Amino acid sequence: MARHLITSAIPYINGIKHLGNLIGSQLPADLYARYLRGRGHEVLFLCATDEHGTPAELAATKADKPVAEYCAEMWTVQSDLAARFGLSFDHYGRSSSPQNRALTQHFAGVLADKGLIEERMETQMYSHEDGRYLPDRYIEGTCPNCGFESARGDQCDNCTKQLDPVDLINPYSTISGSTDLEMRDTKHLYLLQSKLKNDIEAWIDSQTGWPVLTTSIAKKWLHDGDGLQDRGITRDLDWGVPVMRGDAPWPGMEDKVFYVWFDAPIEYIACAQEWADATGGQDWARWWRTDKGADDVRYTQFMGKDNVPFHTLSFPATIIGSDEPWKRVDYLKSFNFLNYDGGQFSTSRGRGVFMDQALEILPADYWRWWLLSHAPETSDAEFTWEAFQTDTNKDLADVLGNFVSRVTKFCRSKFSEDVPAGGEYGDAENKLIADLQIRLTAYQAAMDAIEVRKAAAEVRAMWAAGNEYLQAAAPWSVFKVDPDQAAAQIRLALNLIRIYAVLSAPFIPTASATLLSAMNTMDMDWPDDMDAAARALPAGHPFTVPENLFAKISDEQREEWVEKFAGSRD
Ligand code: B3M
Ligand code: ZN
Repeated sequence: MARHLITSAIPYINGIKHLGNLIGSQLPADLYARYLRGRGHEVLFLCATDEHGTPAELAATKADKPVAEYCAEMWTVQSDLAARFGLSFDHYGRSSSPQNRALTQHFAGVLADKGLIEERMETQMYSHEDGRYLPDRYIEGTCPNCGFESARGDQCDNCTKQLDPVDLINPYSTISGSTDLEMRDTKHLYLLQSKLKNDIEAWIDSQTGWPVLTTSIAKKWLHDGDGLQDRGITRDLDWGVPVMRGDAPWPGMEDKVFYVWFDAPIEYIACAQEWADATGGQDWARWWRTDKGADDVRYTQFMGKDNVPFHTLSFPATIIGSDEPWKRVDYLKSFNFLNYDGGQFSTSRGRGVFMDQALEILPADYWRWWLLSHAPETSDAEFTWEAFQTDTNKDLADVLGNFVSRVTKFCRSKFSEDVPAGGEYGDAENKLIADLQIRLTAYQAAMDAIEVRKAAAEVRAMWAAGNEYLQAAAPWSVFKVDPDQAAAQIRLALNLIRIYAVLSAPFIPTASATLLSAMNTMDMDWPDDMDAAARALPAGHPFTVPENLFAKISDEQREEWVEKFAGSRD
């Protein structure tokens, strides 16, 4: 038994997440957490909302609410949706927590003590009408290179030229449209990452077995251009962690907050503290401090590929720079993007299916199964309604659901609602058990390596093996000539239902719970030994026929949903 710390990238607070966000971090992290718990490991699985920054402020303004109130409300919405999707976080925290505030200020103080923070003067666009400094992407104007009229402050989308807001001709605020803008001098704190480059690189080089997607992105940022850049870690905003040096005021920084990407990863640690405080008695330090036992912990992070630089360079810079004994990540699993029906999922344009909408039309397990079995691991993947209908109908209804329904209904009609006695397992049964044992090993190897699609394929293959066995054994025919043998066949099949419930639980936890309760058992023991597992429910053990486990998606439903989700949300 080992101890596993698992974190998912923490979703932004502004708005409900779409299915692309879900499969990019939280859902595969949940799969892994559930699998490890199923195998008897001790797991601490953490996630939180990422609450600071300009997008949160603007979303609150749009909703006509004070930002703190808006965040508190959206936290409840997101936390509720996470629960309804079966995301089994041990704690769902908030980056705006007092714990994260204190810890973020602590790190800044320590980094300053180590000589790794420097004050630098910058010029920033200030909007009089908006009463705020504008981040680059909230400034637009005419591109000096190609004349495109809505070039963004950081880049022209037409000619792709990298820009500075000062380059723009006739710049305006995208928030208010105002052109009353002024370049102002403003002082900010910089984390001197360039001084940490060698330490960070040595740490990355010492990692064996990280996915290429992860290391190649890290290497690119370490070496491309001028290499690892010092990074501004403060902003001129109202909403965020106030800039302080530990407990002490930071002269000249009174009206500033830390940059959202500085405090967000620190929330991984603060979230464990929130969990400890919420549970009263749990010890967060044994998960996060290597001087308090966290050396034994294996720490795995999940995220989309766009977040990799922040986790391989920026957050490690904070931790390594502090020179304190914090746990560092052992394995970093990153994902490509899931596209939606020939384009991208888009939160700002409301394109695609969002978590709340998904649950309005189907239970979570349908989504969990499809998304996980199509996880964008080796390349970007695409959601289409046709594929979703075809795959879930086949895997969940035709294969798993059909097996369960045939076996339980046949037993009820020919024997009773007890596991039938009589007969013995013969060659066909033993062959199935041996096949499943081999599949189980492959399933575990895929899960241990966090190869999500492969793990799904192994689960599907185990369901299919049961169906094929049943088809070949044909207990409905055997029953007429040798009821004892038919009883043995059905006894094995009923035991398979429990085995499926246990092995499929990381993917489809709700259906799995339904199966276990139909089999009238709480026995979630992992079927390490298939021979024994195939006999766990003895003759005479009562069961019930479960309600139709998975309804098929009809063509009418599919067409209706295609229509419904064709436009943008709102
Ligand atoms: N909130 C971006 C995202 O949700 C960001 C992740 C923070 S992880 C510390 O993709
Ligand atoms: Zn241009």
